Amino acid sequence: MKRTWILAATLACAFASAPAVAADAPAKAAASAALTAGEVKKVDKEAKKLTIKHGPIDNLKMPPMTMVFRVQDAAMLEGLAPGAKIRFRAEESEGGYLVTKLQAAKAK
Ligand SMILES: [Cu+2]
Repeated sequence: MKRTWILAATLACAFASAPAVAADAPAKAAASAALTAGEVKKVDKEAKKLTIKHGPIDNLKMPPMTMVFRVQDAAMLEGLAPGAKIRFRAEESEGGYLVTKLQAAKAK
């Protein structure tokens, strides 16, 4: 299990440095407006992983659950701590689910 995640993180790094992926992004961006509410459970900056207790994710057809996501950039984890309420966008990618957008949830 752990080995799988390390591989996924490695793949993510390889993709992040490939310009071709960036060129592909605008086409997907059009359908990616919706954000999902979640609560941060665990932050792992070194591995660029984030455990989120999330609500339903429409674009992934995923019911509410707690699970691990990868993030595109470790900078997205800056200032995040367990218990933080967030809104985020996740996409299915090779090697797992990737958080592509993340913001603090506004207090009601
Ligand atoms: Cu999930």
